[in-house]
Amino acid sequence: TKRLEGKTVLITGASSGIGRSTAFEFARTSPKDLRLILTARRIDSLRQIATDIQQEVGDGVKILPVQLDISVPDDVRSFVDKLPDEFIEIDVLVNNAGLVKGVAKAPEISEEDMNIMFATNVTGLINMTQAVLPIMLKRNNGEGAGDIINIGSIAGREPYVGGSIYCATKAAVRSFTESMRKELISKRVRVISIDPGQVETEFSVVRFGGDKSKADAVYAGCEPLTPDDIAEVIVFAAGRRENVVVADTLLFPNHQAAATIMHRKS
Ligand code: NDP
Ligand code: 8X3
Repeated sequence: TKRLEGKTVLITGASSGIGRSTAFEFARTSPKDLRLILTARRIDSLRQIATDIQQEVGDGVKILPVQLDISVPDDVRSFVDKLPDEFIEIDVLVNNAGLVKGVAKAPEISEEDMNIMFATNVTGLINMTQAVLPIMLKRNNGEGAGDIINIGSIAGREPYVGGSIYCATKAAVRSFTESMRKELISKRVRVISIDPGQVETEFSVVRFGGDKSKADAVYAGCEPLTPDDIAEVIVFAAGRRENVVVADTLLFPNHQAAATIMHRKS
């Protein structure tokens, strides 16, 4: 779509899963004139993704891969300060970086896991938003313009057993998103919440500390969404005309009706 032409899009957690797919989807949708800033800790993966995107769509898409651990507040702030001029005018921020650790229940939750989840999913997302928003608010003579797309989860709407901390982080994202939409009402910044249900990515592999068989069991007998399914909706939301806000979207695969209600084929 022409509506994305000339835009600068920042995606956090672009080295895998939904973030990676979102980078491809933006590039495929607007291959003529687009700038993509891709961030994550795994810089080698980001560079490979940049090469693969460029190979597919050509050099109408300019890509800047940046190594960034979003859970380190000072690094998030200095990341924006260090952006080259060509990439500084961020139009779309996709706050996607996030993770879950374990399935422990209180009182067995490790403090380390709890801190990593909050520092990444909540504090990291808020710090990044606060670093980027001033750039958006300066545009249009201070009228503002831009999109903040926060990736929440069904887990933020419906807490489940063995997910208390992860669910709490995603509920925090949901509250932050909704407050911000109200706070920014006069600024023409679109605040967009996209909440996936079950999507097969590295998410469950990370949850189980690399144990692929435990991760696979999560999806046994199910047909989860693919990260491309979520990417399509993210890019759809960013590509609407300026007066349309795809404010709040919940996405399930066809076998899922709630966080833990799945129809499994035996
Ligand atoms: P993946 O594990 O495949 O991707 C997660 C991404 O987040 C990676 O690129 C990872 O990059 C990045 N990330 C994790 N920690 C950090 C950090 N400290 N600093 C920077 N980047 C970080 O999972 P998904 O694609 O599934 O997850 C993306 C988002 O979607 C998350 O917010 C997740 O909570 C949410 N979600 C996922 C669902 C699912 O079922 N898969 C459902 C609902 C929501 P790297 O390791 O290189 O730093
Ligand atoms: C990921 C979905 O329900 O597995 O956010 O936590 S869930």
